[in-house]
Amino acid sequence: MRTDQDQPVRLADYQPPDWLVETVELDVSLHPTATRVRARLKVRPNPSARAAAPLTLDGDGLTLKSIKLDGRPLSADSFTATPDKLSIPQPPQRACLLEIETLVDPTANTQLTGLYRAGATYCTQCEAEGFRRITYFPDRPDVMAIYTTRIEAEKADAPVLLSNGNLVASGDVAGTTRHFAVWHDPFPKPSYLFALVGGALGHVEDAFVTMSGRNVALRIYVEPGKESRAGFAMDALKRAMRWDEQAFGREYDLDIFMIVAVSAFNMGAMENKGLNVFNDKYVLATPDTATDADYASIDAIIAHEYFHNWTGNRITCRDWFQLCLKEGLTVFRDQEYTADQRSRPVKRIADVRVLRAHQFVEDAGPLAHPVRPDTYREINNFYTPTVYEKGAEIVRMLKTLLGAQGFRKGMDLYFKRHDGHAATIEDFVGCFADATGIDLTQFMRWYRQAGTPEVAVTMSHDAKARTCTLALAQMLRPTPGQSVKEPMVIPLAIGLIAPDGHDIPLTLADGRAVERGVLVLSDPAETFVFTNVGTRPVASLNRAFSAPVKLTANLTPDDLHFLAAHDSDPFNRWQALQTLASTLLTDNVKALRAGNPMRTDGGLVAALGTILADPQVEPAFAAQALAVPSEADIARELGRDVDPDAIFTARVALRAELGNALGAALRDAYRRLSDGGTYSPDAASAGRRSLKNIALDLLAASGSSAAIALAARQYQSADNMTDRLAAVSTLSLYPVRERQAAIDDFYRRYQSDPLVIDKWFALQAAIPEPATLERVQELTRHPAFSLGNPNRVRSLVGAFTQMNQTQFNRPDGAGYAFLADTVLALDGKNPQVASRMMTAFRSWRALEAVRRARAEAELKRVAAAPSLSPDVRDIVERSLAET
Ligand code: 0A1
Ligand code: ZN
Repeated sequence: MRTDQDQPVRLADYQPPDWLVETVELDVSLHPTATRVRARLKVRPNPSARAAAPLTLDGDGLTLKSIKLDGRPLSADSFTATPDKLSIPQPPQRACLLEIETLVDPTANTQLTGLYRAGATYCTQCEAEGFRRITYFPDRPDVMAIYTTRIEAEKADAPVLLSNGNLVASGDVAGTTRHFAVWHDPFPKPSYLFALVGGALGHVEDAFVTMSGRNVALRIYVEPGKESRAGFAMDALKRAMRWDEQAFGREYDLDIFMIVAVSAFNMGAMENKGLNVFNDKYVLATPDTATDADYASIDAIIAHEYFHNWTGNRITCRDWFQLCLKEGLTVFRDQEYTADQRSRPVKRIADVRVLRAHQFVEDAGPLAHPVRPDTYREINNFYTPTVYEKGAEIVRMLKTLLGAQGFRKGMDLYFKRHDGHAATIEDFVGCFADATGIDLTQFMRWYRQAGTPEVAVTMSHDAKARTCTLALAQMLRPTPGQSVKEPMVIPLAIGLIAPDGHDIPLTLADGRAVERGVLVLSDPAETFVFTNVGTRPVASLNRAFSAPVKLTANLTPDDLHFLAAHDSDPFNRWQALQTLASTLLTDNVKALRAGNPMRTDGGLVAALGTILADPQVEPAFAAQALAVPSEADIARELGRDVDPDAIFTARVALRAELGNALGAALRDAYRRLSDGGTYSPDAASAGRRSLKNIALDLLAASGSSAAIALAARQYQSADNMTDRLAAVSTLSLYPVRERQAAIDDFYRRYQSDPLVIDKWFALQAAIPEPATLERVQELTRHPAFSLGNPNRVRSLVGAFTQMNQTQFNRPDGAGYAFLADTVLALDGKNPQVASRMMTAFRSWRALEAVRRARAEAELKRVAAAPSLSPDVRDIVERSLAET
């Protein structure tokens, strides 16, 4: 473990590396507990750095076996080596060859970074700073080198040996039971993109012909016997490769592209050059084991990692502060890919739901940070919704501001100018400014300033003057370390809708048209006057969620109903309904807190009924409309004095009302959509299933015993996991006999299938009842539970703390204590997953006083623990810091 964690790293302190590495030759001899790593590094002083600098290499828990410089062993007094650092104070100031031998124990590696074992498979995870757990190295992304990797292992244990690049040699090691493979990657890359895999793996194979006619072999490696589950992932890969050629002109560059699915992985997947390593959850799928949502995630993540080949690998980050350079841009690219593959409006709605649920919440609490942070203690804690999702929103805004053509020009310039280099955000934005001539200086604030901007809009209409005026004002609240904020550049896509439902041409007072319907707000307050507007229109604001802001406007309930029915922008039709529902729910929570009766909203119910009955509306959209704001959404809207029990009660009441009032239409939709055809994961079929299952869920919410019987029947007769899991999830919400029967049956059916058993754990952890905490605690002792498997931890502990608002936030604090205990137990094994679990406390200050005090006490208990990883310490200290 590193020891310099008390010293934060600062962007302002960036210095180019003193030494560069030209080539790396690795020779890795795999062994369960004593893997020998020989590294031959051709190093040379960096001409653009300090003169006569020492040669310092990073390490993390390493044991040095031998070291040579230019072929000669180094004398003991000419270097120092600790587990965390190798230093040669006075190296020759010229190119030289450094040979280092280290020994690592992959079986003892429970952190799952560096070289570790997932089951029996050897694999690596080097982002962000894992390579230094394999060998001493200047482990920073601006040191780009060419790698050749020889791997050796027992043939019987690891018949498959893989690394980055192309295979150049393989064979038996004469006179032994071992064999070897040599891989060469001709593209210079940072150490975090290095990967190596060894094991007994099966694979599926396909091929792709690139736009210039090159043939690329495609392979997906899985546990033997699971090959038939990799077909959808392979199909996704080919679609992603084609899309990147068509949408961005980007072609794949090696002769082979490999994906390896492993059962133990800290994150979703990793974009190692030519050798992506995946959490098997995002590769393996059959209709009987994966839901529609799983298929959609596989599609998106396969694409995301593939797209990194250009945005991340060929052009990488100069330093870890620039993480959003690769992540925000690549998320934007995978969102666009999915939008083109599926329904664009439904995808946008889903993405905005995620953004608000995670990023807005992060931005409103103690863990808020800029998309490009300027300081960090532990980089692993910055793989956040802000860096990823808000980072993607910034790229989307660039496209909105510059138009599709200007955006493409900027991207083309970026690829041309920075290919093969480690770049910065300034480099990236500079390409758009240079390609279009547009000044983006103020726009850069999106990278620097944390927090979600709030935009207030007041519309007025002057019938006599035939003008319509939009007065806009923006505000950005203080966030940790940033008390004073400057105005942002906010691109607001808008429309003015006439009473007949048509968009009015947007003509400004000076006769100019509003380009692409986008108003650009860059001052604290601005007023836009539109001419030739005879009757009062309804304003449709922030269409397609063009800017990641919180918007308020003087829209009446009637206006919102009008938008829900008539807006040509489907996102805002959905938003209007969400705004109505959210207003109702927050009002009712406040009423409950004050001991007053709740109100109902007949207009909202009627609007939802209209959507449900309209055959023109795509089912996936209707499902999004009927999915009322989540408990976490309501908590976020309230912002303070959050009482999860009141939120739960208000939400249950609305769902019951919808189930009752729309009963006939819901039953009708359920029947209509139960088409019984063979399962296909395509977006249209998935949309029909999601509407059918939400209909079932709302019918059950109305208290109908017929709906419970229907759910039990659907559970039994389902021919796919989407319908089966939806049925048991609906049953799980009610204390009915059918519930436990289905939960027990689910275990029996799927006990040999770890990814499905993850769902079984999550399902039970999410039951909103007082008995759940005890059930979760019991499940931690279930033979299938293990703190060693991140998917298991996320499915039980993650589901409980993130999906079960009432029980995690029990007023007696027992939910918080459980999380604290779990984090303390996990931290010694896997600090990355432990610190991620800890972020469930990120909104603790917004809770009502009793819960807030309990959460604070548990946070302080963790903070006081004798030995904490830098990862958990960082999260706990920032969570507790006074703002
Ligand atoms: N770069 C990967 C995410 C990732 C980040 C860190 C990891 O280990 C600490 C692993 C994966 C992506 O964006 O998909
Ligand atoms: Zn990524």
